[in-house]
Amino acid sequence: MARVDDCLFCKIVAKEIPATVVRETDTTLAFRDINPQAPTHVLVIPKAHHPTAAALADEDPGLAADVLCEARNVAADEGIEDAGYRVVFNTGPGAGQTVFHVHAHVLGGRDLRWPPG
Ligand code: DGP
Repeated sequence: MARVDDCLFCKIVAKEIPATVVRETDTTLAFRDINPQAPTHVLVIPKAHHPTAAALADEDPGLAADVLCEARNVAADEGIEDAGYRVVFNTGPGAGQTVFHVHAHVLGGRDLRWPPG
């Protein structure tokens, strides 16, 4: 599995850095964001390293589908499906991406405004 040694999220996958894991599959990991922006704020990542959502879509579309399906499963587990929730891939520094191991933010449990800031 592709790993980058100085990547924070690769270290979480390897259990070298602790995280509150809520779901795990063979290909994905979902864990609570360290700085939650909503009552539910979970990050879903592929275990394999891909820097951005765009790179993941290019390099492994099947794995991109796994991440999206797990985002849906997190929402179901968290009980936020009926009220509505948001799945966000910040892509690139200009959009606020700070960790360059692709991750879906699953946000819910409060009213979410549009457009986002
Ligand atoms: P982004 O800005 O889209 O790249 O989101 C990165 C998110 O990662 C941000 O919401 C905070 C979260 N985060 C950063 N470091 C850690 C960590 O060590 N543990 C956990 N659980 N989340 C982290």
